Amino acid sequence: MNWQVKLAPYSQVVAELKVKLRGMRAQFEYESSHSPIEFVTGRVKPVDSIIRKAEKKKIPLDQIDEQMQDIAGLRVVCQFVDDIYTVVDMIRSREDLSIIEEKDYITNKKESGYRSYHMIINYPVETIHGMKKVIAEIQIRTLAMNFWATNEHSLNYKYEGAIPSEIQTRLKKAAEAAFKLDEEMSKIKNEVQEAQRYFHHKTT
Ligand code: 0O2
Repeated sequence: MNWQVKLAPYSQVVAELKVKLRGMRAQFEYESSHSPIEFVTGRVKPVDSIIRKAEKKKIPLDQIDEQMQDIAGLRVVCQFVDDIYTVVDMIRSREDLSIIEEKDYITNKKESGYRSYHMIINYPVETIHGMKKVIAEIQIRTLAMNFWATNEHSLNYKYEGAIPSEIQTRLKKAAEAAFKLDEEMSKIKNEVQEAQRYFHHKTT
Protein backbone atom coordinates (compact mmCIF):
# COMPACT_ATOMS: atom_id res chain seq x y z
CA MET A 1 0.00 0.00 0.00
CA ASN A 2 1.22 3.53 -0.77
CA TRP A 3 0.61 4.98 2.69
CA GLN A 4 1.44 8.55 1.67
CA VAL A 5 -1.34 8.49 -0.94
CA LYS A 6 -3.72 6.61 1.39
CA LEU A 7 -3.25 9.05 4.27
CA ALA A 8 -3.23 12.29 2.24
CA PRO A 9 -6.99 12.99 2.74
CA TYR A 10 -6.58 12.32 6.47
CA SER A 11 -3.73 14.87 6.69
CA GLN A 12 -5.95 17.36 4.90
CA VAL A 13 -8.81 16.73 7.37
CA VAL A 14 -6.53 17.14 10.41
CA ALA A 15 -5.08 20.38 9.02
CA GLU A 16 -8.54 21.83 8.18
CA LEU A 17 -10.12 20.90 11.49
CA LYS A 18 -7.17 22.28 13.45
CA VAL A 19 -7.67 25.63 11.74
CA LYS A 20 -11.43 25.57 12.33
CA LEU A 21 -11.28 24.56 15.99
CA ARG A 22 -8.46 27.00 16.73
CA GLY A 23 -10.56 29.64 14.95
CA MET A 24 -13.34 29.06 17.48
CA ARG A 25 -10.91 29.79 20.31
CA ALA A 26 -9.71 32.95 18.58
CA GLN A 27 -13.29 34.21 18.13
CA PHE A 28 -13.96 33.87 21.85
CA GLU A 29 -10.81 35.85 22.53
CA TYR A 30 -11.75 38.66 20.12
CA GLU A 31 -15.04 38.96 21.95
CA SER A 32 -13.18 38.96 25.29
CA SER A 33 -15.30 36.12 26.57
CA HIS A 34 -14.11 32.96 28.27
CA SER A 35 -13.00 30.45 25.67
CA PRO A 36 -14.18 26.91 26.42
CA ILE A 37 -11.17 25.79 24.36
CA GLU A 38 -7.73 25.97 25.94
CA PHE A 39 -5.81 24.38 23.06
CA VAL A 40 -6.23 22.10 20.06
CA THR A 41 -3.90 19.42 18.74
CA GLY A 42 -4.23 16.98 15.90
CA ARG A 43 -2.39 14.09 14.32
CA VAL A 44 -2.66 11.44 11.68
CA LYS A 45 -2.18 8.03 13.29
CA PRO A 46 1.33 6.75 12.48
CA VAL A 47 1.40 3.85 9.99
CA ASP A 48 2.87 1.37 12.51
CA SER A 49 0.03 2.16 14.97
CA ILE A 50 -2.56 1.73 12.18
CA ILE A 51 -1.12 -1.68 11.30
CA ARG A 52 -0.93 -2.76 14.96
CA LYS A 53 -4.51 -1.66 15.68
CA ALA A 54 -5.78 -3.33 12.47
CA GLU A 55 -4.14 -6.61 13.51
CA LYS A 56 -5.49 -6.37 17.08
CA LYS A 57 -9.05 -5.57 15.94
CA LYS A 58 -8.91 -7.91 12.91
CA ILE A 59 -9.66 -5.09 10.46
CA PRO A 60 -8.53 -5.90 6.90
CA LEU A 61 -6.22 -3.12 5.68
CA ASP A 62 -8.53 -2.42 2.73
CA GLN A 63 -11.34 -1.60 5.19
CA ILE A 64 -9.58 0.82 7.52
CA ASP A 65 -11.34 3.84 5.94
CA GLU A 66 -14.69 2.48 7.16
CA GLN A 67 -13.65 0.61 10.30
CA MET A 68 -10.83 2.53 11.94
CA GLN A 69 -12.33 5.71 13.32
CA ASP A 70 -9.30 7.51 14.70
CA ILE A 71 -6.84 7.65 11.79
CA ALA A 72 -7.55 11.40 11.76
CA GLY A 73 -7.52 12.52 15.39
CA LEU A 74 -8.22 15.93 16.88
CA ARG A 75 -7.95 16.79 20.55
CA VAL A 76 -9.66 19.75 22.17
CA VAL A 77 -8.44 20.51 25.68
CA CYS A 78 -10.60 22.61 28.01
CA GLN A 79 -10.09 24.24 31.41
CA PHE A 80 -13.33 23.08 33.01
CA VAL A 81 -15.64 20.05 32.69
CA ASP A 82 -18.58 22.34 31.71
CA ASP A 83 -16.51 23.65 28.82
CA ILE A 84 -16.39 20.14 27.33
CA TYR A 85 -20.17 20.12 26.91
CA THR A 86 -20.13 23.65 25.44
CA VAL A 87 -17.65 22.44 22.83
CA VAL A 88 -19.72 19.28 22.20
CA ASP A 89 -22.82 21.43 21.55
CA MET A 90 -20.90 23.73 19.23
CA ILE A 91 -19.56 20.77 17.24
CA ARG A 92 -23.06 19.22 17.07
CA SER A 93 -24.45 22.39 15.55
CA ARG A 94 -21.79 22.77 12.85
CA GLU A 95 -22.91 22.37 9.26
CA ASP A 96 -19.55 21.35 7.81
CA LEU A 97 -19.52 17.88 9.40
CA SER A 98 -21.90 15.19 10.53
CA ILE A 99 -21.77 13.16 13.72
CA ILE A 100 -21.62 9.38 13.48
CA GLU A 101 -21.29 8.52 17.16
CA GLU A 102 -20.57 10.04 20.56
CA LYS A 103 -18.82 8.21 23.40
CA ASP A 104 -19.10 9.81 26.82
CA TYR A 105 -16.18 8.38 28.77
CA ILE A 106 -16.65 11.15 31.34
CA THR A 107 -19.92 9.88 32.76
CA ASN A 108 -18.86 6.32 31.94
CA LYS A 109 -15.14 6.22 32.62
CA LYS A 110 -13.12 3.37 31.13
CA GLU A 111 -11.83 0.50 33.28
CA SER A 112 -8.32 2.03 33.09
CA GLY A 113 -9.60 5.27 34.67
CA TYR A 114 -9.60 7.08 31.30
CA ARG A 115 -11.98 10.02 30.97
CA SER A 116 -12.71 12.00 27.81
CA TYR A 117 -15.59 12.78 25.45
CA HIS A 118 -15.22 11.32 21.96
CA MET A 119 -17.11 12.45 18.87
CA ILE A 120 -16.79 10.35 15.74
CA ILE A 121 -17.52 12.51 12.73
CA ASN A 122 -17.83 12.35 8.98
CA TYR A 123 -16.01 15.24 7.34
CA PRO A 124 -16.19 15.96 3.59
CA VAL A 125 -12.84 16.90 2.16
CA GLU A 126 -12.01 18.00 -1.37
CA THR A 127 -9.25 15.95 -2.97
CA ILE A 128 -7.78 16.07 -6.46
CA HIS A 129 -10.14 13.16 -7.26
CA GLY A 130 -13.23 14.92 -5.93
CA MET A 131 -15.01 15.03 -2.58
CA LYS A 132 -14.24 12.26 -0.08
CA LYS A 133 -15.98 11.72 3.23
CA VAL A 134 -13.41 10.96 5.88
CA ILE A 135 -14.07 9.62 9.38
CA ALA A 136 -12.30 11.49 12.17
CA GLU A 137 -12.31 11.35 15.96
CA ILE A 138 -12.46 14.47 18.12
CA GLN A 139 -11.43 13.87 21.75
CA ILE A 140 -12.58 16.57 24.15
CA ARG A 141 -11.16 16.59 27.67
CA THR A 142 -10.00 18.84 30.50
CA LEU A 143 -6.37 19.72 31.20
CA ALA A 144 -6.45 17.31 34.17
CA MET A 145 -7.89 14.46 32.06
CA ASN A 146 -5.27 15.20 29.41
CA PHE A 147 -2.44 15.10 31.96
CA TRP A 148 -3.61 11.70 33.16
CA ALA A 149 -4.21 10.24 29.67
CA THR A 150 -0.82 11.42 28.38
CA ASN A 151 1.00 9.76 31.27
CA GLU A 152 -1.03 6.57 31.06
CA HIS A 153 -0.44 6.42 27.29
CA SER A 154 3.35 6.66 27.84
CA LEU A 155 3.22 3.85 30.41
CA ASN A 156 1.12 1.70 28.09
CA TYR A 157 3.71 2.22 25.38
CA LYS A 158 6.58 1.41 27.77
CA TYR A 159 4.93 -1.77 29.05
CA GLU A 160 3.47 -2.70 25.62
CA GLY A 161 -0.09 -2.64 26.94
CA ALA A 162 0.66 -4.73 30.06
CA ILE A 163 1.09 -2.16 32.83
CA PRO A 164 2.04 -3.93 36.13
CA SER A 165 -0.93 -4.16 38.48
CA GLU A 166 0.57 -1.95 41.22
CA ILE A 167 1.09 0.83 38.67
CA GLN A 168 -2.44 0.28 37.35
CA THR A 169 -3.76 0.75 40.89
CA ARG A 170 -1.79 3.99 41.25
CA LEU A 171 -3.10 5.14 37.88
CA LYS A 172 -6.68 4.53 38.98
CA LYS A 173 -6.02 6.56 42.14
CA ALA A 174 -4.44 9.31 40.03
CA ALA A 175 -7.50 9.30 37.73
CA GLU A 176 -9.77 9.85 40.75
CA ALA A 177 -7.48 12.64 42.01
CA ALA A 178 -7.63 14.30 38.57
CA PHE A 179 -11.42 14.04 38.63
CA LYS A 180 -11.54 15.56 42.13
CA LEU A 181 -9.32 18.40 40.90
CA ASP A 182 -11.78 19.05 38.05
CA GLU A 183 -14.68 19.04 40.52
CA GLU A 184 -12.95 21.45 42.89
CA MET A 185 -11.95 23.80 40.05
CA SER A 186 -15.54 23.78 38.76
CA LYS A 187 -16.67 25.11 42.14
CA ILE A 188 -14.42 28.17 41.82
CA LYS A 189 -14.84 28.53 38.04
CA ASN A 190 -16.43 31.98 38.28
CA GLU A 191 -13.61 33.29 40.50
CA VAL A 192 -10.97 31.92 38.14
CA GLN A 193 -12.67 33.37 35.07
CA GLU A 194 -13.05 36.77 36.67
CA ALA A 195 -9.35 36.79 37.52
CA GLN A 196 -8.48 35.76 33.98
CA ARG A 197 -10.71 38.50 32.48
CA TYR A 198 -9.01 41.04 34.73
CA PHE A 199 -5.58 39.79 33.69
CA HIS A 200 -6.55 39.74 29.99
CA HIS A 201 -7.90 43.30 30.30
CA LYS A 202 -4.66 44.54 31.88
CA THR A 203 -2.45 42.96 29.23
CA THR A 204 -4.40 44.06 26.12
P1 0O2 B 1 -3.48 6.24 20.06
O1 0O2 B 1 -2.06 5.89 20.28
O2 0O2 B 1 -3.95 7.39 20.91
O3 0O2 B 1 -3.82 6.43 18.61
P2 0O2 B 1 -10.29 0.76 22.11
O4 0O2 B 1 -10.45 -0.53 21.38
O5 0O2 B 1 -11.15 0.89 23.34
O6 0O2 B 1 -8.83 1.11 22.39
P3 0O2 B 1 -11.62 2.29 19.98
O7 0O2 B 1 -12.75 1.31 19.81
O8 0O2 B 1 -10.76 2.55 18.81
O9 0O2 B 1 -10.70 1.94 21.21
O10 0O2 B 1 -12.24 3.66 20.42
P4 0O2 B 1 -12.04 4.57 21.65
O11 0O2 B 1 -12.41 3.90 22.91
O12 0O2 B 1 -12.78 5.81 21.28
O13 0O2 B 1 -10.47 4.86 21.72
C1 0O2 B 1 -9.80 5.54 20.74
C2 0O2 B 1 -8.69 6.39 21.34
O14 0O2 B 1 -9.07 6.94 22.61
C3 0O2 B 1 -7.41 5.65 21.66
O15 0O2 B 1 -6.67 5.46 20.51
C4 0O2 B 1 -6.76 6.62 22.65
O16 0O2 B 1 -6.25 7.77 22.00
C5 0O2 B 1 -7.95 7.05 23.48
N1 0O2 B 1 -8.12 6.11 24.60
C6 0O2 B 1 -9.11 5.22 24.76
N2 0O2 B 1 -8.95 4.54 25.90
C7 0O2 B 1 -7.85 5.03 26.50
C8 0O2 B 1 -7.18 4.74 27.74
O17 0O2 B 1 -7.57 3.88 28.54
N3 0O2 B 1 -6.03 5.46 28.00
C9 0O2 B 1 -5.56 6.41 27.16
N4 0O2 B 1 -4.45 7.07 27.51
N5 0O2 B 1 -6.18 6.70 25.99
C10 0O2 B 1 -7.30 6.02 25.66
P5 0O2 B 1 -5.60 4.29 20.41
O18 0O2 B 1 -5.64 3.71 19.05
O19 0O2 B 1 -5.77 3.32 21.52
O20 0O2 B 1 -4.25 4.97 20.63
